Amino acid sequence: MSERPTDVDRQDGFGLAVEEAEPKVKPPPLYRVLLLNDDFTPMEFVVDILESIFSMERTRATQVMLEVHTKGRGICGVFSFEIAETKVAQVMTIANQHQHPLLCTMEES
Ligand code: TYC
Repeated sequence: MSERPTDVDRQDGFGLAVEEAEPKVKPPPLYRVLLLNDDFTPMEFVVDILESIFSMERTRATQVMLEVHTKGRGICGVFSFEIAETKVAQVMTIANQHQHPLLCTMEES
């Protein structure tokens, strides 16, 4: 006798309970961009960099510059990999153009 197939008998994919898969994507890592201290780069130049490349107000830029000056390093901001990489390259290009030994680097945050 031919009965109507139950959901478990069906081979056509209809009527199956489908469990949501756990999302496999992690949020992308973020990177801190850091300035390192040296004895030669003028303070004013560092403040200008923090204003122009990291969009800081002059007061904040001065605080961060002094933090780098006194502690050896300081955080300019936290960004996606590509933005952090671009900002590091921009700082290094301007510093080299002015022949200042300023160093800028990035690390995963
Ligand atoms: N130490 C430098 C000076 O006395 C100033 C300075 C600050 C340099 C921050 C680099 O990332 C830096 N002129």
